[in-house]
Amino acid sequence: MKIDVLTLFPAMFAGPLDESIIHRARQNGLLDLQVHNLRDYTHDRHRTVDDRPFGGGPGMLLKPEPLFEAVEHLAREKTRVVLLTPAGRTLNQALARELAAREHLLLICASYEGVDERVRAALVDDEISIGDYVLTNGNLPAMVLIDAVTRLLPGALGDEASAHDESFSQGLLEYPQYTRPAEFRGMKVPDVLLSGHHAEIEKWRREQARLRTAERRRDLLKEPLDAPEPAPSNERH
Ligand code: 21W
Repeated sequence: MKIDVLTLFPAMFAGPLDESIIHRARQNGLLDLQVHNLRDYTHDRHRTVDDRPFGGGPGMLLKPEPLFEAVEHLAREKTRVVLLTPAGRTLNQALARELAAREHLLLICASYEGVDERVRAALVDDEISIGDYVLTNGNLPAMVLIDAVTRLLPGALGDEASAHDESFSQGLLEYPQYTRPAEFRGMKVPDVLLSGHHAEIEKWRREQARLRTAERRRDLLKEPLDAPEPAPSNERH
């Protein structure tokens, strides 16, 4: 898959996308990621990318000319042009899967108060937010999206991790996990995990994942549990 990023802060992308799974995906040729400085698509002496909103108001907007020029330069027939914006639909796993199936994404990182509306109207296919909290710009959201999408590319994860992720934990929170030692400061690992009974272990993990999901994230359970809402955690102890 190819991902192009348009940003005013290309240096932000160097660290996070050059480690771990994304680094390996790039090395293996699964991901061709290129980060472009929006200022490279200006022509004036000051490389101006922003201007004040018509009608007044605080802050600055990304002006249309550099964005139009950049998108027209980078987009092809099959490109999905995505604007990262607080007003977009919230990223979730289903949307990450949908994006991972595309052959080319062009991510536009909004800066300042946002972009001129004509960019949205004429250039953008999809507007995406990563959640209901206020960030300074769309750069971290773009990296989050790239991370969520890249690990879904066939071959990006070791077989163990991917197979496990898909078939087992399907939409539930993770079950409790333990490693050695079997007893630490008086806290014991549940006997079933030391038993070697694989069917029993699977059953326990499934139950624990379901209990934990019911307690913390009711909204994720497909068949609602026939039990009252859990008390807030400060009332449980
Ligand atoms: C935050 C820009 C708030 C603008 C009309 C006039 C991209 C983001 C961002 C930012 C405002 C994402 C307004 C989760 C985020 C992002 C910068 C407010 C108000 N409306 N996902 N003025 N959170 N944030 N504009 O902040 O660009 S994806």
